[in-house]
Amino acid sequence: PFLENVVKHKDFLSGEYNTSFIDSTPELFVFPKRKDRGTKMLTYIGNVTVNGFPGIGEKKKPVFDKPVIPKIKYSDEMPSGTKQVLDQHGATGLVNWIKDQKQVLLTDTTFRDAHQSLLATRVRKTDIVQIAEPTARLVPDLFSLEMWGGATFDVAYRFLKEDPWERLLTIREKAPNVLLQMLLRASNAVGYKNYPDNVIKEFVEKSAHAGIDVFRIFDSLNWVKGMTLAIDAVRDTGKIAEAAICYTGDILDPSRQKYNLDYYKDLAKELEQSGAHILAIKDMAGLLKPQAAYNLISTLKEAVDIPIHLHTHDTSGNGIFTYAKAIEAGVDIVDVAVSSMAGLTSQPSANSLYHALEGNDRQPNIDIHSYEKLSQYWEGVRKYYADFESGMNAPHSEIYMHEMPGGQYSNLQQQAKAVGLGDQWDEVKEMYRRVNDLFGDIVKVTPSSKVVGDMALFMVQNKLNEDDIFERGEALDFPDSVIELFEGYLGQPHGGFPRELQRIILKGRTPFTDRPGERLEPVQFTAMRDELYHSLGRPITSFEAIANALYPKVFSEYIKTREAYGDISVLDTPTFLYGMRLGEEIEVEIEQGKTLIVKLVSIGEPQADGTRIIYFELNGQPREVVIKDEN
Ligand code: 3PY
Ligand code: ZN
Repeated sequence: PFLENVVKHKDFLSGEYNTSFIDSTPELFVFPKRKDRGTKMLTYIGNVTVNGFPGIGEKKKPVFDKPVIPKIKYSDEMPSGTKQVLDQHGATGLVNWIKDQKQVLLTDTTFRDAHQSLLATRVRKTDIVQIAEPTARLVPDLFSLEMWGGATFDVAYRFLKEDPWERLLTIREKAPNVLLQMLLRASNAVGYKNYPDNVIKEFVEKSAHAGIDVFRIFDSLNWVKGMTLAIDAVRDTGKIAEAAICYTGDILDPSRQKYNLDYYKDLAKELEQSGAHILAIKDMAGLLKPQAAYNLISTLKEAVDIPIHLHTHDTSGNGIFTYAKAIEAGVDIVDVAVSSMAGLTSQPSANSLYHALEGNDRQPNIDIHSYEKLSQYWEGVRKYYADFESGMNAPHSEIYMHEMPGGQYSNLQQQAKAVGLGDQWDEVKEMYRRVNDLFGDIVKVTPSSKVVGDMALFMVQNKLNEDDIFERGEALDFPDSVIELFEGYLGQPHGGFPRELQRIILKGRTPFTDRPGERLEPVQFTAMRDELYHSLGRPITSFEAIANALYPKVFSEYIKTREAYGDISVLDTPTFLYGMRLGEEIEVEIEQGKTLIVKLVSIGEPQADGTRIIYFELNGQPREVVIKDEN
């Protein structure tokens, strides 16, 4: 509802607004009546009840206990935090503040990477927003909340049918004291390919405007040339540019020296010189072993003067040990998640790390009892999304074999199921490693990891091995993502591409080695907005324009869904995913202070044309909707 009302405001259209916008223009928040809003919502509920939710299918709605939101006093003054340090002292002031801390600082990833890695990124805005203010009040000493970017942007539109910008704006409102952090895939923004330079700049500027403070910027091949534009764009906004090196391979293994300590040291220096405020080590698959962490962090602390922020995934079960060694070596900040959303493919548990550091003078300054309460809430929420769990329920040290990023594990598994390879998952993982070797041992993180995943699925599906690729490659129709990678559209890997394979995949086309952004035509935002204005019959916000520039197809599907069903982000998650039980009654707060009471009365028999009539009561009045039974 927020976006639908404010779209006509010129400041909003140009993106030129700040957080005082809401206070200074209250008239924009008086919502016009839409007489068919209820029917649209009932159509969604009817549909999901009969046809099921993608990835879950038709399934009886389980009975859930409502997740417990910790009791807090909302009337108390909001405790101040790192956001105030940045606002008052600027980026350099914040960097100095970090260096002055003795304790290890924490970034909480529960709102982003934790659920991207455990639940295929499916956690919805409503479940995050409800706990955002309690989090900000209960653990104000966090360095940051990682709550946006990565896959959350795309998944919000594609599967959750909600607006990621609204999510950001709302969390910003609820958590005004802690730095908000996002994951930015450098020239790939929050997508899976390089975008024109002006799209990256526009995306960074609008994200900063909407509330992001810390941008973790990485390139999926660790190609610094692909990162500098994003680093500069972030610096121009006055926010924090945290440049990341993706950790791959194993610095402890003498037989794998492509990515050795010198490789990381040189990269770190290059990123510092490129203007990074903070250096991140992004161990996206959880490959950094404890002693390797000690060696790496000690070396980098010597090599650079900026703070170091370590990110890992706990897939192997060694995460806390890795952090303990990194903390011993002087790491400044580490990434954790609340315990009920931690471990396995997610980040190590904040709660466990706190206890592990008992008696250590770098133990983080957090209120552990508060963290336990937050964890209880998330334990309840996580149950809603059980159908998106990866099925991994114990540490997997096989991660050191396949090297698949935590954020990819549950997503690739869904992808494998979708193409009928659900029961060949072990084979897909093995092939993933073999494709990495075939590609010359590359960094695997979105989107390069997606290319490796696409190729692995392609090979398993078509029963191909490495010899087949070399012998019959000319006749094979490789996935588009593979062709684009080898053509140069994701940048250049360390050491270049394997020549012979590149020739086979490109079938005679010449690859390029310059920056893809330089070859891509800038997006004409004004013309695009005019065009959308005409096709949609309403003004387009600058936020929507960016989404359309990033993924036009996903965005237009989202718009269609939104037209058909209205704003379904207001539904509670069980109803959103499973629909309703016969006779069940739910409440839906469609806007502040306005609640609809919905009861599912009965579901009619299928008619000759394949439709069913679904009988509801809406605020006590009978209502029917007709939906198509897809079964
Ligand atoms: C992403 O790019 O979404 C990641 O989480 C990579 O690790
Ligand atoms: Zn991660």
